[in-house]
Amino acid sequence: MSRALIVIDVQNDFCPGGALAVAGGDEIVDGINALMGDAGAVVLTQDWHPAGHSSFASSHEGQGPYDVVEMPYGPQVLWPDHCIQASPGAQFHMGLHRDKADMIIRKGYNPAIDSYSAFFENDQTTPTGLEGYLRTRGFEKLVMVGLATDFCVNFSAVDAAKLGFEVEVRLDLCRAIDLNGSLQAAIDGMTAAGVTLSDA
Ligand code: VGL
Ligand code: ZN
Repeated sequence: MSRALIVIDVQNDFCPGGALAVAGGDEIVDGINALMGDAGAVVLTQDWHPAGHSSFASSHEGQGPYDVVEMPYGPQVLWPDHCIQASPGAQFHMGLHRDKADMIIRKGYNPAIDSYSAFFENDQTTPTGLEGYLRTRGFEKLVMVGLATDFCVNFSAVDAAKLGFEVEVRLDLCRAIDLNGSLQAAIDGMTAAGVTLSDA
């Protein structure tokens, strides 16, 4: 069985000029498009927050972007407002071949819980449904690419590995936020979880 390509959050707000811009976020688009033809399925994820989402610093009196607060489900980094439902920043990068997607899955729509992972919200128990989609279509092997390496790609890859999928992350087709060593921590965590990291 061929592999499913999981494209994480290649959205305007994570690209240069966006609200939570990841350096070089737009550089990966052509390479991702080139992988779509060989994939058994193409899944795009879309960060999709309601205005006033609990992961936004603007929702927390006295806090700023990149501060960390304790949520009922654990520590949560606070972000600039980003990927607000139906806003231009939440749209996929213009160059991404979204018409090739078999499935588009949105996440982060629960006002009270962030969702870095494409499989579970940040409480690590509420499923998004992606596992069921991939399993019912018979996929056991996944290739992951997208934004950001150290947050949504990392959490998605580790969750997928924990669920028993064979996961390869193409680091050359990811870009990182890298907050206080988060990129190295993500690489260590993905490796420990049994994710294969590759550069081409
Ligand atoms: C992401 C921070 C907040 C990501 C999403 O896609 O990595 N990071 N929301
Ligand atoms: Zn987000």
